[in-house]
Amino acid sequence: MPAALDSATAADAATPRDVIGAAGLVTATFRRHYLVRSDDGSTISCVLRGRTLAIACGDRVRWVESGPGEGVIEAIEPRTTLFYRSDARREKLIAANVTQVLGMVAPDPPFDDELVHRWIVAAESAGCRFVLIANKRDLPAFAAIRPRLAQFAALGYPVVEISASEGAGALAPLLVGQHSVLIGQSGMGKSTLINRMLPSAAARVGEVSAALHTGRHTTTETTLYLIDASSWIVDSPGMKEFGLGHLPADAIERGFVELRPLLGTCRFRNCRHDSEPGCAIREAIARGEVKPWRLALLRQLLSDSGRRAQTW
Ligand SMILES: Nc1nc2c(ncn2[C@@H]2O[C@H](COP(=O)(O)OP(=O)(O)OP(=O)(O)O)[C@@H](O)[C@H]2O)c(=O)[nH]1
Ligand SMILES: [Mg+2]
Ligand SMILES: [Zn+2]
Repeated sequence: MPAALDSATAADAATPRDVIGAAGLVTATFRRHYLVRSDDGSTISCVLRGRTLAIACGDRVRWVESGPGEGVIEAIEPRTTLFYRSDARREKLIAANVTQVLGMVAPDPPFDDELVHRWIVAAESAGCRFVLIANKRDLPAFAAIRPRLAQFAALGYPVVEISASEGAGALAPLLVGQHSVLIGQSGMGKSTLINRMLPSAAARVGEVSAALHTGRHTTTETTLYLIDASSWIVDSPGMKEFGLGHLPADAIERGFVELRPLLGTCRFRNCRHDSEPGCAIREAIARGEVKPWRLALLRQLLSDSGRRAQTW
């Protein structure tokens, strides 16, 4: 038997014996403390073995018991997706194994369109579906944001109007069978939605605070809520900024869905889509097929991410 094949076989055979502890789902993270919902249904307060692993809500982990209701996380199982953002200093994990990103906006407090575009780029690059939730439909000011919502619908993203204080409404069917993460600026109504949708969530707030010894409300921490056996939703703290510094320029470009067929077709491989001859994006704009503001936004996101200088 060839050596390479031999060692592959040995590695495969070793895998089951190497698996340590019980399997569980990370439902809350706070500094170096984690809540893990074990597959047997119990909730364990865990710490991490070593300091090298970065763990997010939605991660499937292996843990071993260290005391009554307490455990140590030994390993993270492979992720299907990882949704994160960057700030000036580092990358921040938001949630793992997410299938869809739910961005929430509302007429009050005012929302920032560019922020929504950043969420879309991050969701696209993580391989997650993006849905825009327009909350506080009950407010008279809601009508004024409809034209702004329409620009996201025109790109092909579902826009769901709700009144979270009355429940999930039209959003409910979109959550079935999905692993969702709810993001948005502070005060948009993310936690209100969770609390109305899942009556047990309010009780859960107390449980999280007690278990993590924080005494704080969960809106300062990212928390996962089970909806049913195959669906969960993660509530995250309000975020004013959403850095894309973790993404290379081509990933940011691919986050612009209508530009995808044009990417790589400019005459110059390193085209800045500025004044170069044979720019496919500018030609598409001239034909009226791409809106000029989309190119302006792309250039803005690329330059903000500091990738332009490195890549171009
Ligand atoms: N009129 C109206 N108010 C709402 C609705 N949903 C939420 N609110 C109000 O909006 C405010 C903020 O709601 P939260 O659910 O705390 O907002 P959040 O997005 O979780 O905020 P952070 O946790 O800070 O990120 C609260 O006063 C809610 O009562 C709604 O559908 N209609
Ligand atoms: Mg909240
Ligand atoms: Zn170009």
